[in-house]
Amino acid sequence: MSQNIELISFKLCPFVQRSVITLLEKKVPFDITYIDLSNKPDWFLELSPTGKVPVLKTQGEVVFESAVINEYLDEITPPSLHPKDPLIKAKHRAWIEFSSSLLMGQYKVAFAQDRNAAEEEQKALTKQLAHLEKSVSDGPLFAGQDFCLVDAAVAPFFMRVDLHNRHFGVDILDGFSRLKTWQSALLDRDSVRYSVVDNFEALTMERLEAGNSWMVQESK
Ligand SMILES: N[C@@H](CCC(=O)N[C@@H](CS)C(=O)NCC(=O)O)C(=O)O
Repeated sequence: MSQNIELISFKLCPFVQRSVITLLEKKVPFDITYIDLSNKPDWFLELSPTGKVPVLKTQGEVVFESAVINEYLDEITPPSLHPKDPLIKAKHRAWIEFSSSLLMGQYKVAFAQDRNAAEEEQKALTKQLAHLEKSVSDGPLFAGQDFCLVDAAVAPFFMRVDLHNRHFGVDILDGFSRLKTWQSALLDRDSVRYSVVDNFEALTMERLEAGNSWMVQESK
């Protein structure tokens, strides 16, 4: 069934990536339109109440906010990637919300201008990760064997953790064994691997260079 789904995206946006992962998991065809966030087109500013991506266009309507987009995509393409039990579902939603703050924290660590500033941000992020470590299943995924929307929400964070580790030896998951198991299970999945543009790593490195990240400064 054609759902006529278009995502408005920015090539490096982890929030859009969540929706791409969900669409790939569900095997739903979609179109993706990339914009330059430093030069937002007028048509995008007309569409997007927050001026942020992702924006989903379907049936002449616009939906924004990645967690909401993912719930919508999930509802129109059963079976659901949310648990049925209302309490467990509420907890999953809470972790999805929480994972947005992980992305923010990671951004602050990555774009800190020096090691001291990065370490301060890293401390805060590590505290959050300790909570997540206690809440994840025995693996491989957040809730066990079955992929859920929490996995889609957290995978972009894990992908960036992996990139920072491989390029700069900065591993924020160090010591969190459950999170590590979860990370490798997610990074092995096709829906996650194919959720970014082919030159994602090169573009990310360019952005870190342009932002004069402490990791880049120290690697020279
Ligand atoms: N809460 C939003 C966050 C989206 C977001 O921050 N997107 C960034 C790109 S990764 C953006 O569009 N920033 C543009 C801006 O803030 O002007 C969501 O989950 O969709």
